[in-house]
Amino acid sequence: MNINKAPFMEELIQTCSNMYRLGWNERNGGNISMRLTQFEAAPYLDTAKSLRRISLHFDASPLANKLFLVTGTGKYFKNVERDPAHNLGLIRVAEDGVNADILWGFSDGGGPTSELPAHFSSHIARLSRDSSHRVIIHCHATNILAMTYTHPLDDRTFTRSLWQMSTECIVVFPEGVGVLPWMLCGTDEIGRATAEKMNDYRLCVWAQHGVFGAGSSLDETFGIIETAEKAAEIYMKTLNVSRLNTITDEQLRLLAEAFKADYRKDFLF
Ligand code: 2HA
Ligand code: ZN
Repeated sequence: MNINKAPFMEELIQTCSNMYRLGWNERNGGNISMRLTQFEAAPYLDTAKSLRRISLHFDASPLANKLFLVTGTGKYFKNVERDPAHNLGLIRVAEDGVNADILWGFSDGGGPTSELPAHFSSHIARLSRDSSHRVIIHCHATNILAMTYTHPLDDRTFTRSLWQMSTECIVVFPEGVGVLPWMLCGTDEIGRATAEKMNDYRLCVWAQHGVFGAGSSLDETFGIIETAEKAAEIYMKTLNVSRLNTITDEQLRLLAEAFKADYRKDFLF
C-alpha cells in the first residue's frame, strides 16, 4: 500500500499545510513528531528494514523500538504536501536508545528536526503520564509569541491571562500552560526544561520563540495550540485599549466545574 495515502500521513500532511497557512511555520520554523504503532505502519512498509542508521546524540532509551513520523531538519512546512518523502521521515528508536533507524523518507539524506531532543524528552514525559499520548507539535504561533514580549513569564499569570481571554480555555487546558524563559533552541538543555514543564502541562511556551503542544492525536494537539493562540490574539488585540470586562475567577471556577475540568485551583484567587 502507498504510504502517502496512509491515514496518518494524510493527516500529518494536512496539518503541516494548515499550520503553514496560519503563518505559524515560516521558512523551516516548527516541527512535528507523531508516534505510530507497529500495527499502523506495517501495511505500508517493512518495519524491520532500516534504510540508514543515525545517532540521536542523546539518550532516548524509554522510547526504544518506538516508531515516529517526524518533520525533517531544515525542511519547510510549506513543502511537505508537495513532497512528503523529502520533508518527512519515519524513524524507529534503536534498542540502545541513542541511535535511530530511518525506515522511510528523508530522501535527500536529511534527518529529523533539530528539536528532536525537546520532542523526545516531551514524549517521554507525556507517556509516563498518559499511555495514549502520541503527538508533539512545535510552532511559532504568532500571538503567543507576541505575548511573550508583553507579559510576565510565569506559569500562573500567563495561564490566567489566557484563561481570561476566551471562555473555552479553562476547559481545553485546565492544567494551564508552562512558560520557559528565552533559552538556546535545539539543545538538550531546552529539551530537559520543556520535558519538565510537560510533567504538569500539555502546552509549553518558549519565550520569544514559540510553543510546544502535546496530545493523543494531531487534532487534539493542534486544537490545544489553536485555542491558546486564539486567546493570545484576543489578549494582544485588547492590550492597548482599556479592558472593561473580563472572565472573573468566579466565572472560571463555574466553567471548570460545569465542564468537569480538573483545573489548577491554585492559579485562581
Ligand atoms: O527548526 O523551529 O526551533 C526550526 C525551529 C527551531
Ligand atoms: Zn522553533
